[in-house]
Parts: sequence; C-alpha cells; structure tokens
Amino acid sequence: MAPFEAPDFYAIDDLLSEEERLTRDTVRSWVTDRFMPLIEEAYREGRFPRALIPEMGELGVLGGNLDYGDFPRMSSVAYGLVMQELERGDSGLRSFVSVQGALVMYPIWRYGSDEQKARWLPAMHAGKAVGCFGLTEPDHGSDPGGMETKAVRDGSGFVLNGAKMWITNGDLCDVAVVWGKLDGVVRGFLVERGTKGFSTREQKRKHSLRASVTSELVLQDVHLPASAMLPLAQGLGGPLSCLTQARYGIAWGVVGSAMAVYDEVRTYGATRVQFGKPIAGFQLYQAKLATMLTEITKAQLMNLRLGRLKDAGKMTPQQVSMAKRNACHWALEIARIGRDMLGANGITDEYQTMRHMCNLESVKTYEGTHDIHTLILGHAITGLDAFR
Ligand code: TGC
Ligand code: FAD
Repeated sequence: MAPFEAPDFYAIDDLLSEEERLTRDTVRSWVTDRFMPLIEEAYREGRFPRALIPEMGELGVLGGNLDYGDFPRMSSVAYGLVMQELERGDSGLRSFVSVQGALVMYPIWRYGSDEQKARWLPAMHAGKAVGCFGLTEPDHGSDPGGMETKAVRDGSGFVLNGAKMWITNGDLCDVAVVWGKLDGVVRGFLVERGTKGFSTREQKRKHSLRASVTSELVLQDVHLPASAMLPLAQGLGGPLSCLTQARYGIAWGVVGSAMAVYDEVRTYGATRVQFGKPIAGFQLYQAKLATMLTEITKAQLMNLRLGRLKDAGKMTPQQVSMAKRNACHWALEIARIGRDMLGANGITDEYQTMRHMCNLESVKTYEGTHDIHTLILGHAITGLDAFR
C-alpha cells in the first residue's frame, strides 16, 4: 500500500497551532505503524484489536480533551484531528475512543461525584479500564425518551431492570453508563462488570463495524448502592449532552475515512491502465475525484470552525448536527463512489475503501440518524417540532 498522503487543498494546516499539528501527526504515525498492519485481519475475524488499548492510553487520546488531573487537555480542534486520524484507520477504532472519552468519561466528568471521577477517570484515561454507554433499547432508538429501563428505590440504593441494545464496547466494558428512569426522570447509573444481574452479550454477524464490539446489555434486578448514580444528571438532557460530544468527534472522524478513500482511489487511478492510459486521465474519473476533494475540503473547514466555536464555548448542538449529518453523508457517498472507481479490486480486502463504506453505513445511523439530524435542523430553522 502506498504511504498515506492527506489531502489539504485549502492549506488548513496553516490554521492549526503547532501543538495541534504535532498531536495529529503523532496519531497519524501511530495509526500507520501500529494499526494499519492489523486492521484487515481483525475486520475479517470480526474482533476489535484490544491489545492496542494500553497504547491508546499512552498516546493520551482517551478523554484527552477533558480538564482533569494531568490529562493533556487537548484543544477541541486537536481532539477532532485525533478522531480524524483514528477513523482514517477504521471507524471501529474511532468508535472505541469516542465511546470511552465522550460517552463514558465525559458524563462521569460532568455529572459524577468526586469519588466517581477519582475511581474511573485516571484508569480510563490510561486504558486500564473500559466503559460503554447504554442509551438505546430494542424498542427505543431514535426516541430514547421512551426508554423502559427503570430504577426503583431500595433502601438507600436502587434496583435497575431493563435491556440496552447495540452498545459499543459492551463486552469489553469494566463499567457501563446505563440510562434509566427513576420516578419518571432519566438518570445515569454506573454499573460495574461483575454486579449480580448485569450481563452483556456480543452481537455478532455484522456486515459493518466488524472490528468493533457491539453488545446487548441485560439488567435483571441489579442492586446498586446510592453511590452508583451520577448525582448531577437529571432528565434526557444528560445523555443528549454526551451525544453532542460524541457527534462532534464523529463529524471529524468520518472525514478521516473519506480522506483514506480519496487517497486510495487517487493513487489507484494513476497506475491502473485501461484503453491505453491511466484511468485517472479520463474525465469521468477526474469528475469523481473533484467531487470527493471538494466535499472533503468543505467538511474540513466546517469542522475547524466548529472546533474553534467549541473552544470559545459557543458551539450549539444544532451546529454539531449539521456537521455530523453532512460529514457522514459525504463520507459514505465518497466511499460508495470510491468502491466503484476501484472496479472489481474494490470488493477485496486488498483495498480499504469497501471496509470504510460498510463501516460508514453504521456511522450514518448511530448517534442520531441522518433524518433525525435533518429534523433537528428543521426545528432550529422553523421552530416547529416535526419528530412527532
Ligand atoms: P427534547 O425535548 O428535544 O430534549 C430533551 C431535553 O434535552 C435537551 N437536549 C439536549 N441537550 C444537550 N445536547 C443535545 N444535543 C440536546 N438535545 C436536546 C433539550 O433542551 C431538553 O432539555 P429540557 O431541559 O428542556 O428538558 O427531546 P426529544 O425526546 O424530543 O428528542 C429529541 C431527539 C429526537 C433529537 C433526541 O432524542 C435524539 O437526539 N435522538 C437520537 C438518539 C441518538 O442519537 N442516540 C444515540 C445513542 S448512543 C450511540 O449511538 C453511540 S454510537 C457510539 C460509537 O460507537 O461511536
Ligand atoms: P429507528 O429509530 O428505529 O429508526 C429507523 C429509521 O426510521 C431511520 O431511518 C430513522 O431515521 C427513521 N425515523 C425514526 N424516527 C423518525 C422520525 N421521527 N421521523 C422520520 N424518520 C424517523 N446506542 C447506544 O446507546 N450506545 C452505543 O454505544 C451504540 N452503539 C452503536 C453501534 C452500532 C454499530 C450501531 C449500528 C448502533 C449503535 N447504537 C448505540 C444505537 C444507535 O444509536 C441507534 O441505532 C440509532 O439511534 C437509531 O435507532 P434505531 O436503530 O432503533 O432506528
């Protein structure tokens, strides 16, 4: 495989700080050297390369944007660039890091007690503990407010019952952030592996995100102490605020997938000869490359602006919806077009494009489907709720 050459048509590098470039380049090299040699086999075998988790801890990418202890406190742009570089490797790799940082460490950091933070944040940052985030249920995906997982009081603690579905890192987790209703109000609970009544079951036979662990969580009369509840999260806004963090990372991440695809088909077209010349010399092939580069560049610029707004404390969830929706749509389109440009070779795992394409089908669906983000934007534009 030719060395990866990142597209930067609008010289966006010039708009990054030296630290942001250094962080990005460090992760880019790690993905090239440590992850790329493993991914095709892991994908084929349907397993997450978990042996790399401690290295991710050493890299500082797990919750590296949180202001806690001696964490590196990356800027939001640096964090986004990390997501971009990880997803250039595989969406499953970025998913692992997104869930750990944005969906487990973030709620503990924002809504947890000092004891909960001290217990979990340093271990999770170092890759010594893994978390998962249980919001979706078998009958409640786009509409999590309808969740049936329920907590009832039991002395000073709680008893939790319910089921969560499609949970990334479920079978890997040491702790699950489980969202359930207590007296009709959504609350978050930290459920540790080994707690009686809590079990996980991996969902196999996926065509997408094969190098990522996806599981069902079962909670059957799970007795929890009072200290297991996140004290500061009350209402659906708690989990939805975590989704804003993760969606931000996805908006950046999928640009990495698109960059990988673009780089692959660009180099392929330069050497694959048909009708006596490289296929990159045909107008139709060039039109596809032009569309890809234009959409990658637009998404890169949107992400950079979004990151600067985030650091200034001005980013809104609706802006994140626009970036997630647009970037996922175009990354998937680019991967589908790219698969075609590789001809028959494009269906083999000699090339990474089809793996990215299959992954992006999930990424378009999770963290709010394309249409849910359309409706979020529709609400922002008109003030009218079209969900119900
Ligand atoms: P709605 O009435 O609009 O909102 C309820 C309360 O939440 C507040 N809120 C938010 N707060 C922070 N960030 C956001 N993004 C927020 N969106 C809403 C809102 O202000 C309100 O607060 P309050 O104080 O007034 O109560 O709620 P709704 O029931 O109408 O639902 C709105 C809707 C449909 C947009 C929402 O439910 C939604 O986003 N649905 C999509 C579900 C989703 O994205 N699930 C993702 C599950 S996790 C996952 O997929 C992980 S994949 C990870 C990986 O592997 O990388
Ligand atoms: P549904 O909500 O049933 O949607 C089906 C279709 O109906 C979609 O096209 C949708 O856009 C459309 N639709 C729904 N409502 C409306 C409406 N009001 N108007 C118009 N169209 C509508 N969840 C977690 O909690 N934690 C995780 O870690 C996690 N990881 C995941 C990993 C993978 C690989 C996948 C595939 C999913 C994961 N999810 C996770 C779940 C994910 O968030 C949900 O799949 C997603 O929110 C959509 O829910 P659903 O699958 O139930 O689809």
